[in-house]
Amino acid sequence: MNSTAVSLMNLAINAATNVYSTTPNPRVGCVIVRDGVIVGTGWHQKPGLPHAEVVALREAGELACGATAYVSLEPCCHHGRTPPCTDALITAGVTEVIFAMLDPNPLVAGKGAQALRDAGVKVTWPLLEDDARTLNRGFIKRMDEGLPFVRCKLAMSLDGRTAMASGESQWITGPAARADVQKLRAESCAVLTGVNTVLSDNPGLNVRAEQLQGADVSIDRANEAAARQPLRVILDSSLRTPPESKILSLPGDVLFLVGAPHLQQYARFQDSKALIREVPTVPGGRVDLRAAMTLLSSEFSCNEVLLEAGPTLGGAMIQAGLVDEVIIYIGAKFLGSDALPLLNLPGLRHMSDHVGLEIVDVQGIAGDCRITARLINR
Ligand code: AOF
Ligand code: ZN
Repeated sequence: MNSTAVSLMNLAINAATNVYSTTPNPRVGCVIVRDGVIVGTGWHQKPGLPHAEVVALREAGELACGATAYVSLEPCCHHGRTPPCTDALITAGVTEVIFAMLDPNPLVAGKGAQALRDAGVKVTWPLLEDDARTLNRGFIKRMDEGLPFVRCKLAMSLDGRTAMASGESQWITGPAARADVQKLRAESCAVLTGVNTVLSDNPGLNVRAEQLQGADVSIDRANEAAARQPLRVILDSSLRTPPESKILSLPGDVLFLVGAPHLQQYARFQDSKALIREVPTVPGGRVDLRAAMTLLSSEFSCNEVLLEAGPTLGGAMIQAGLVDEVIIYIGAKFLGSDALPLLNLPGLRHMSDHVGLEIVDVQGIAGDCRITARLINR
């Protein structure tokens, strides 16, 4: 593939990057080129609205005839909320389609490429597949494994502490790092926490457009993200959350995952908008974390989940092998040895028991630091 094709695919991928409203659909971008000139660019904005290819074709108009389409995902060939993109490309007279990766959705998965080929369209892939996969790692994981891609957000001091012994934790990092967290929420289908965090911090766990703009997000994208709001999920095995908690007073859906059955408690939430689902429990009565993640994937179509919890739930999710990536914000302070640890990871005795990570990014954020690391050896 020549360098022009690579740059055009890059443009298609960039067109879909930082779009916060596509869930549960993947982020997809498309660039249409005729005689070396870009005649149409499009990205998928949200479910029910046209797919990237259709948006780009509309811009290209008649110039799409004889053109090449660069798409970050294999064009779909099924009737979902919208008609097949393969039909739209064929009808418009596009003669070549280059896409970055196959669509892992079993309704498409190679059939889109075949439909185009059957109609005489030249089809080529992969191109920049790794970048395209990163853009939709949550969608891919849900399709392939029936589980969401989980990122665990943590904030700690330079000596690895997350709160004083009293529980006081505001604030370890400064406003710029906290605005950055807004981006993680905006990208996520769901934000997950535990009842103990709700009881101790009374958090909102919502997306705030103004704060998001502080993280260099345009006003339109910030408003789009705040209008969607991630599903906020509370693991609360015996439903101890007070109905007057802040999380329930803010716009957006709230889901309680409870251990079965706590029917007598449900009445307290009759007048609230809370959704309640029972999940199998493990010995001791805690919600089975894998069952909870499976439910978020199957029933709520969550591609990407952001875990914002305390050391116990964070540690348990990691030890259950359910966390794909950690994002650790570090504030330049020591909180001392009485303060609470980053994670509770009991039972590690030997160096060989360690939880292995690969650091993929380190960024300074206004005097604080952000480390992104992937879990390995899982
Ligand atoms: C594309 N281009 O821009 C996107 C695609 O319900 P629908 O009609 O929106 O279809 C959703 C499915 O279509 C989704 O699961 C994925 O397989 C594919 N997404 N395909 O050709 C796009 N967003
Ligand atoms: Zn489509």
